[in-house]
Amino acid sequence: MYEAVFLSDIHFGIMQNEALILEFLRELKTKKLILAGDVISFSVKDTTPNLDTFFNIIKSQDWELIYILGNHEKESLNFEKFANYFKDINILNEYSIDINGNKIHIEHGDNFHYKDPINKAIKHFMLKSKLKTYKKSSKKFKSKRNLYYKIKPLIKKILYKSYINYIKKEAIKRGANIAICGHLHEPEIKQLSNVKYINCGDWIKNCSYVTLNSNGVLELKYYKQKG
Ligand SMILES: [Mn+2]
Repeated sequence: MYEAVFLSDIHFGIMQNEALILEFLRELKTKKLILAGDVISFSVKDTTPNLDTFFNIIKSQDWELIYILGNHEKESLNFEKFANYFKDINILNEYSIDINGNKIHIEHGDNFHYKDPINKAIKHFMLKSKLKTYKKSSKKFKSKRNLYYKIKPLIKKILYKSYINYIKKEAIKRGANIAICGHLHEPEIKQLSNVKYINCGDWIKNCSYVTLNSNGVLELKYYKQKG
């Protein structure tokens, strides 16, 4: 039995492997289940297969369920339409756990887009230069388009560094030495000076999750289908 299990970016509604997440959750033994955002894609429909089964499982198991909102839920999900599903669910923007002298800060990570100055500057530059606008258009803008593709990897790199730095700072602000987030869809666990950074990954490509045991040990794991 785990102390807690963390999942993010399941993206119900656009994921292909609903059966897999259902199988995983049915077998899971944990005291707390922490869903760290973008669990439901904004494009979800009430006809999305297995959506009711998914909510039934997360609500009916013995664990304490914590549902942290991601950008997909916050910005675009029609909560009225899905009110029945979210009934009796503890919905939060962030959460924290104290264990064995460690403090874990958990958030989805999308506030980065509103709060981080480097992210804002890059966005501003992309808009001003119109590089992104021309990426798919005609020959006339070929040079802009080529430039866009040339600088894209560099921008990605800068944004990644900026993102993990943002998460680190948010953890420190709250007196936490461990930060768990999602949003990037890139499962990762690494020590950043005085904060351990853990990204839950996603269930579109990776089927990854993070476990916390009673000794305070955190591990990043990948779920594989049985048989
Ligand atoms: Mn997200």
